[in-house]
Amino acid sequence: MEDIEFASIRLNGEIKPISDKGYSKNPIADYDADGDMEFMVKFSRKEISRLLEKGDDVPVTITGQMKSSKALFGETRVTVK
Ligand SMILES: [Ca+2]
Repeated sequence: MEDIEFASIRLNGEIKPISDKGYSKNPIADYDADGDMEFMVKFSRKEISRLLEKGDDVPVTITGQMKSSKALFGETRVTVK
């Protein structure tokens, strides 16, 4: 498995993950037992609520780079209250 460059991760191109030691120890575990270790990052709720509009179908993207400098990209939609 390739390593993710933690410092490159951004939510919607703007928000950096929280870099507290307890949140940046990755990969963490294979929670879904599919053989691939999961990588977990957390973001500040305060920063996210400033950035995202309220709604039921709000797009959120995660971008970053692998240590090999390949790009990574993920996208989902969330409810913001
Ligand atoms: Ca897994």
